[in-house]
Amino acid sequence: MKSEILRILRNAVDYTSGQELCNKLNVSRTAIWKNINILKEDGYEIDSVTNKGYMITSYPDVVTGNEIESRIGTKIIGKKIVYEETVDSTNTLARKYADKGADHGTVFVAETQQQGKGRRGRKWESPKGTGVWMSILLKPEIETVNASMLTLVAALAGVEGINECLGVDSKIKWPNDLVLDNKKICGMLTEMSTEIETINYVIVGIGINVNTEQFPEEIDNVATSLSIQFGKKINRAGIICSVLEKFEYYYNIFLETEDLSALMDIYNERLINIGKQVKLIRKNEEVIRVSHGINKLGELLVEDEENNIEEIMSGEVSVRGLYGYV
Ligand code: BTX
Repeated sequence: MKSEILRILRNAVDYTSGQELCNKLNVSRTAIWKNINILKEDGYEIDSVTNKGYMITSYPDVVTGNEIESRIGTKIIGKKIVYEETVDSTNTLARKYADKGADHGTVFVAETQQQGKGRRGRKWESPKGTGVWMSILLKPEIETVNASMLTLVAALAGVEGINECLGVDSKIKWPNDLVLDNKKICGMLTEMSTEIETINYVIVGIGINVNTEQFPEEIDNVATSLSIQFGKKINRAGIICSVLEKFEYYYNIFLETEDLSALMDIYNERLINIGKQVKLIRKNEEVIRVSHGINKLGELLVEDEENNIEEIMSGEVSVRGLYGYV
């Protein structure tokens, strides 16, 4: 009920009377009053005036289910939020819920991850209250081989969601890092549970550095946050909603063809290093190629000196700029 009260008060231009809330939610005045008090404890500043009602005057920077559910504009993705203050990893939490039958579209959010996961066993720094650490649970009815493209759908949603929300120009570093000012603001980790030919579920984990002020020394030269770039604190729930809304939109487009044919142009427009030389790092070799962006399967097309084009699958190689991470 708290998210419904929040939604009504958030969208109201004036005070909303207690009676109106009772009527809309079909509950007693006492129930409204109790929930208003809990919201105040959560950090919402709510002005209450006799004969006029309630009005929110200030919102805290929280990423709770109430906050997100009360403002999200999606149909399915993120309509149900599982929020925990501290987790080892939101991907792991999502997996636990998925194994117990949680619904498609449920999103798992935490204030901090004690063992945030990067790709290939790497670690993802997830300090408390500073970032978006979330995982989307999906149960797509698609061919197993096509599921890896979801990670590129998420990258597109991330870049579009962040850029639209803040008016910045962040870019994608193939396949799914997001960068701003040549440093990483966001990483994604997609994990799957499959059975022979079918997908049980896919978990898309998204980590966005929103208000991080300082990074550990070892990643300081490659990592940045939106607030460092933007010069002010940013509301995390706004970023979450914007990214999830974009995700739902692009996900539905992806499902129509089960490939990226309708999304690759916009993805390539956001791709950093397109048309430029990049360094490909395979197991024992480093080669320089020109990047031409992705094809409809999400593979990166690269050209060598003899004008041969090669398609690279994600996971096969790492791509770097000539002089560093980007
Ligand atoms: P990745 O393997 O591409 O990146 C991990 C590498 O990035 C680390 O080895 C380190 O060098 C650097 N790094 C670590 N933390 C950060 C950070 N906060 N910002 C920038 N660079 C960093 C990317 O893996 C995938 C990350 C996914 C994170 C999300 S958060 C929600 C979900 N739950 C979970 O455990 N992981 C995902």
